[in-house]
Amino acid sequence: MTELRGALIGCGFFAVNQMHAWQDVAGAGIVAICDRDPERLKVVGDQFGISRRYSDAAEMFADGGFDFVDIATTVSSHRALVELAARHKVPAICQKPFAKTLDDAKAMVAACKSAGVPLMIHENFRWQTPIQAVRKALDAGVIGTPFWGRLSFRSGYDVFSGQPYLAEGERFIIEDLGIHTLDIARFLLGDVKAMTARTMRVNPAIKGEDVATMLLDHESGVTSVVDVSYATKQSVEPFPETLVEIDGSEGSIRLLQGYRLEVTGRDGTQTSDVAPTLLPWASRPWHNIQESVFAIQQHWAEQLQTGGETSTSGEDNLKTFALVEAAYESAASGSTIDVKAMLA
Ligand code: NAD
Ligand code: 89V
Repeated sequence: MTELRGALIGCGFFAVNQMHAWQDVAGAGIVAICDRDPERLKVVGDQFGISRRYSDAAEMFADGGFDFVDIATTVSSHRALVELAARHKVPAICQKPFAKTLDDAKAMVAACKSAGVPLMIHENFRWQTPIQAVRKALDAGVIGTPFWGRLSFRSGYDVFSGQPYLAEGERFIIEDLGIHTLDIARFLLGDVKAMTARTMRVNPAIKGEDVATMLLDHESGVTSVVDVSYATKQSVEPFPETLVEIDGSEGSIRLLQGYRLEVTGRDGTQTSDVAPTLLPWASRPWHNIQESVFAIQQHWAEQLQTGGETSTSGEDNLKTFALVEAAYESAASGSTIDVKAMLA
């Protein structure tokens, strides 16, 4: 396998995880980095021994010499950077949230399609070991046909110290965190046709909503509840675990706090430990997310080498991003939103 050469744009808080993961990925590595903040460029360049450093993405693309770009900036720059990559015919990974609006996200997919380059959204939560274990349990068929689900992320963790911009936006939990939980709902229970949502802001120190409860009508007929909160204080803080409950015609699945999986079928209940691996560069409690960063980036390298479609391609992630837009629309209007119409 030839080694794919990548360039990374955005050397901030989360990019450090991506850089660590690229060092572990077989078949790909980072050869150039870009950040408009000289301090971040130096910190990440020195830490990972990258000498090709740019403050301007356009200059980096003009110089070339890489096979893909990994865009790890915050959302406002995503569309311009993905379109820049498409103009240079460079395959692109783009961090979530996909874009500022669904129209922007559709334009980004169209730009990459007409340039003939793959686009993957760095939607890593479905790559977490416990979530993959739930997917495997569903595929094994032990619980029969699913008819109901709950995907829950309730926490009191201080995300604002690492990511201060999260306190400042008009939108918060659905756009930043719920987007992952909604993607897990699609990954486990299939695409969604309608969305009803209610939101709340409990923490007076932030601008956006920090609690959301969403009711999803899946195309398969399954009903699910996606509930997320950063205002929930509990005896044992579960951050960043997503808890899952799925009921089926023959049994049920429960992904419980502490990474415990219970699968109940006709022959009784099997309990297993589905804790993520603590990678050498990772730290608790982030190790679940950090391991999934490695997994999605390994997946990208393999799909780029073989020409396969990624699990969270731009096309696929439009359907997750539409749920985010639909949730805000539903919370604002009080009505149920036709998600299929948004994607038409
Ligand atoms: P951050 O603000 O710490 O870092 C962003 C960096 O990008 C900054 O250093 C900034 O100077 C740089 N930047 C912005 N626009 C640029 C441009 N046009 N050209 C060059 N550099 C530019 O943000 P963060 O917390 O690292 O978040 C980055 C992205 O990662 C966000 O979209 C966030 O939602 C996402 N994120 C994902 C996960 C996950 O698990 N998937 C976790 C945390 C953050
Ligand atoms: O995944 C994210 O985007 C992060 C966090 C898990 C902290 O919400 O912002």
